[in-house]
Amino acid sequence: MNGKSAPSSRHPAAGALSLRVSFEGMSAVKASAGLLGAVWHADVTDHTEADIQVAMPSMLADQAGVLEQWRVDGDVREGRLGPALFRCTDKLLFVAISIDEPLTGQTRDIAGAAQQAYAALFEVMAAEGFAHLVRCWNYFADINQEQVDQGGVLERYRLFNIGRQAAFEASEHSAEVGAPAACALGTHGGPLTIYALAARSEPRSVENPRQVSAYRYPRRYGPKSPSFSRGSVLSDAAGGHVLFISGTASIVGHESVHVGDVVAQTEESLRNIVTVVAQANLGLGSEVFSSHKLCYKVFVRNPADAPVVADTVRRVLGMDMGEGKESGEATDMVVLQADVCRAELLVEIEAVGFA
Ligand code: 3EB
Repeated sequence: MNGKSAPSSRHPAAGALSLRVSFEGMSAVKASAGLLGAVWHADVTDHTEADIQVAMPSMLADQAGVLEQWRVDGDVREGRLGPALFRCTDKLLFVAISIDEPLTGQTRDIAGAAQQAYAALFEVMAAEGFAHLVRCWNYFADINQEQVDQGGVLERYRLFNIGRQAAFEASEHSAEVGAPAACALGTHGGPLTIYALAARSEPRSVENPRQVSAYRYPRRYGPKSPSFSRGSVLSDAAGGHVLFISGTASIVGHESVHVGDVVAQTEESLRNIVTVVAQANLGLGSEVFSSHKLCYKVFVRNPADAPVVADTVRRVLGMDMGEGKESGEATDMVVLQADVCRAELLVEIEAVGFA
């Protein structure tokens, strides 16, 4: 969404537990009423109101950055626990954590930081009585850089997976079936930054039959598997639903496909998203969600690819540009520059839907 439109009007129906999100190109946090979390993405992380900042520039014209705001109706209580900032209602919890990587000599320890961050997240959940992790966002610098660790050389994303999985295994939360929806992207710098949504009620996790579950990836993708589900659906007693689709890339089975072809990678990512939407609907027993009516957060590795990726998303999804809008102003998509967690992947797309 861009700053000129009123994003909330695009999603008048909030989802489960009145949850909704907006993405704006301008930086002012509108009102604190009902604010669960505010996340600022920009190349310069100098925001004073956001709960958490991510060094990731917006690729849409005229935007200083992207402010992602999660909102609910009703009362929100704010607190801190260790490195975590949190806000919660009686049913939903937002947690934001930034942790500098511990240093061993000159070497940064992303595995250690991941383990600490997830331990802190699980501690807030336990303290506030939220049993279920629904969605996690993971952002850290130099995600594709190789590092010497314990005698071997591992990509930092793979080291991150070791620490994340260790924290899951030290907790009672599943790192496999029932794991939260998630994404993991590389920033331009700064601390490990994670934020998450948790609930008192259990979400339904969704897998993609076109892809091997990430928690079952073969060892060639790293000694420990990534701990996430392809999607999750949170529902409430009033019949509201929210669908979280994890970061989705051009992976079929467990292999990256269309190496070097950013348009084909975008199309394959969207085929995967359409499949996850269908699986979510299958689980719900009706066509609750449509890929045409989701909010998309698109990450491109190379800034120069942003226009063609955005055009491909609009072409495939037939996005409604809205009255008087020019192409480039589609309101249901933001495009950010980030590194994707396999060196050959040029694009990753995540989405959220409310019904
Ligand atoms: C993939 O499908 C691409 O480690 O939390 C997507 C979503 C990806 C989440 C994560 C990684 C994660 O394997 C990468």
